[in-house]
Amino acid sequence: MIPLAIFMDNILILVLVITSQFSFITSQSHPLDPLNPNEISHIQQIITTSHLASLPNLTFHFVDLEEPDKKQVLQWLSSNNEHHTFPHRRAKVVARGGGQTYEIILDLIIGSITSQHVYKGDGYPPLTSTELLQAARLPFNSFEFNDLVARRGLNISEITCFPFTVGWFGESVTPREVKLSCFYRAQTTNVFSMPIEGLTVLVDIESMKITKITSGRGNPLPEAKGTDFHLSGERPYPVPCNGNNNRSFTINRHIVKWKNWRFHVGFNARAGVIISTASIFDPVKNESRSVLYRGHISETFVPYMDPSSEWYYRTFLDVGEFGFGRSAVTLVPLIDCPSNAAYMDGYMAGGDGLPQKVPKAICIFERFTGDIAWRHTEVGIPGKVITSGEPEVNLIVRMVATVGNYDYILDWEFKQSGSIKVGVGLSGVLEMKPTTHTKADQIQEETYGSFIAKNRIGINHDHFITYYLDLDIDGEDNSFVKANLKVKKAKKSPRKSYWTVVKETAKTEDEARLRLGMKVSNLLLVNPNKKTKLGNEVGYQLLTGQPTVSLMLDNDYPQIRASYTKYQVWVTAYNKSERWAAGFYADRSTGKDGLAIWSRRNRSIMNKDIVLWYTVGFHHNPCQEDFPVMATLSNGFELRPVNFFERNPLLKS
Ligand SMILES: *[C@@H]1O[C@H](CO)[C@@H](O)[C@H](O)[C@H]1NC(C)=O
Ligand SMILES: *[C@@H]1O[C@H](CO)[C@@H](O)[C@H](O)[C@H]1NC(C)=O
Ligand SMILES: *[C@@H]1O[C@H](CO)[C@@H](O)[C@H](O)[C@H]1NC(C)=O
Ligand SMILES: *[C@@H]1O[C@H](CO)[C@@H](O)[C@H](O)[C@H]1NC(C)=O
Ligand SMILES: *[C@@H]1O[C@H](CO)[C@@H](O)[C@H](O)[C@H]1NC(C)=O
Ligand SMILES: *[C@@H]1O[C@H](CO)[C@@H](O)[C@H](O)[C@H]1NC(C)=O
Ligand SMILES: [Cu+2]
Repeated sequence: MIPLAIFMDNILILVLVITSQFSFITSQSHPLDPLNPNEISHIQQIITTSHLASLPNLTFHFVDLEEPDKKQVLQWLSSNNEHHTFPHRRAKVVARGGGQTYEIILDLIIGSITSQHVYKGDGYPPLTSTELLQAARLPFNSFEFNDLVARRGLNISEITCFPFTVGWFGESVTPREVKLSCFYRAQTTNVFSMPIEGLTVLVDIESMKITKITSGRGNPLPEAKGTDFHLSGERPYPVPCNGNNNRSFTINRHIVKWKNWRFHVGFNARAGVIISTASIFDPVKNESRSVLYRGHISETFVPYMDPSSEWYYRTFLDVGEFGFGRSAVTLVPLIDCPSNAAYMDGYMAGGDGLPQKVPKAICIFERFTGDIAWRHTEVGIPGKVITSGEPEVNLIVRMVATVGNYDYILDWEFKQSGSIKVGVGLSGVLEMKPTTHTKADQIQEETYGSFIAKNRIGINHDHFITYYLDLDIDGEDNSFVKANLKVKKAKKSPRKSYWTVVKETAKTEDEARLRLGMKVSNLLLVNPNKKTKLGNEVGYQLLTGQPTVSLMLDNDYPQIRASYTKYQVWVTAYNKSERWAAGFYADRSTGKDGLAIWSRRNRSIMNKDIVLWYTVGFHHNPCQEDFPVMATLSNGFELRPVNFFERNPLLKS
């Protein structure tokens, strides 16, 4: 579960001092632009020349734009992007030094720290790549580890250790630690398929020392034969035809314009892709209307269902512990994205505060889906058959986060119909454990997974990917409406029953926390202040994917840390600082912060600026096709206009 990027030496060193606002604000700038490499260097320089520089082991754990107030951003948008309304560029840094966590706000125009305080709560900021890499290397300098490896008859040069976060299991003292599991690379590139069972190394991250090496018996290493996914001498992958290479979209820095859509694409180390200020042109109103102020992945929870000593702690909060942007990989043209794709690089700060670049972190392309956007054949006109329709062409914004063994393919798909479809695809390699069994019918004991390959059990687990969706449907003040389908008895009719819609507006956060599948409801975000000419409230519907909630007991420690996964849908009152569903300090968190806690305030959410949270979930009971590398498994959701437009916006009058 560690980002691949830490093994790449892609550190870009740039030292450029920014002195004036206008040296980097151009007509294509946007107040939500991610920090660029010059700004990241500037931040590093401000901090390393401040009083904080004297802190021992000063490390940068999080460096991001300190988002301007929404009011200021909207003002800038409505002023036609005039310079004088451009909000100040500020940055937020979470750094550690001398064993403490500092939250620092910097003003990039003045070039100084404007506020700073020590965070005293539970949990820790994301681990840095440097820390993970250093921890992974520690065993190789340990005499004890070398000796244990030799006694197992293994070659130390063929071992790779991966640091896993350790979660929280009720301890009152939670040192910053990781546990290393080790794998054998000999004769395969599929490292995760070769787990060395019974060997775990506990590392204290603060002192960067091994605290404990656990060596139990464990099942023997499975054989490497048949594990490879990277075959030498491979022919090029077949390249599907995807329309022509003429792009009908433009990218100006971070602003994307395509057909009737206009939106901003950002990136940070934690969320990865961030879509902001997405609006759609309405030909009837002759104006662009807001849909999504800001949308991104908020957290990912991946608990494994094996309570044994070597597995129980594998309950990852990937976004908060490692970062999806930190785990973003360089996309490979023609495999990850089609030939007509345009690419965007991603920038973030390393543990030393200096900028790091992920080339081609995001791709943007038009997809000629082969589907039908709309159609009709009319045979009711005597002597004529009239057919009309349109092929569906959508715009995709994609990134891939490779978090250790897993690859998350993350798509935002914009449709000319006004829909935004969000897709999550899982691929990559399972976490497995060795078994002595070679046939499924030999297995009597509880395995906590399935028998997926010779001498290997793929362990059961979940993936919960939670999205932060600050929808602003035609303005900021919105309401959440549950349009419940209610079965009624028919009277004075040969029919016995029919269903009808009974709308219920959620008044408080408590009424907007939903476990789907129990009741049939259409979930809508409406703007009660805006109506169509016909008098319907303008809105968007959340079309959910297969509903999945966490099945763990409420008092199970991982569940306490990710308590929001007991419901797929939440709506909260907008608060700029409430973005990370498991709390910002997710590493070793104890469940005292996060979405479930904020929602308990039971704020009023009727005709207010509100945020929708939706969790895409998978209960993954592995199968043989998941080995040696799994075919992409997809789920997602769609946000679809409902009475937002006067009529089908695909028909150009
Ligand atoms: C151990 O592995 C390394 C790297 O693959 C190889 O160069 C070396 O010869 C191996 N040593 C033994 C004793 O097999
Ligand atoms: C600084 O880091 C070193 C090694 O990484 C460690 O031994 C030392 O305890 C740390 N000092 C503080 C004050 O955290
Ligand atoms: C691409 O666009 C150019 C210029 O608009 C046009 O001449 C060409 O035919 C287009 N190519 C295709 C395959 O549509
Ligand atoms: C639509 O609005 C633009 C400016 O916002 C204006 O220039 C144009 O004339 C308008 N078109 C119609 C058909 O009203
Ligand atoms: C915003 O959220 C933070 C974190 O939950 C909280 O401390 C703060 O009081 C909230 N602000 C308002 C105005 O509700
Ligand atoms: C939330 O507020 C509503 C309206 O005031 C109230 O009916 C409901 O009981 C509250 N729920 C909780 C859990 O406090
Ligand atoms: Cu899985």
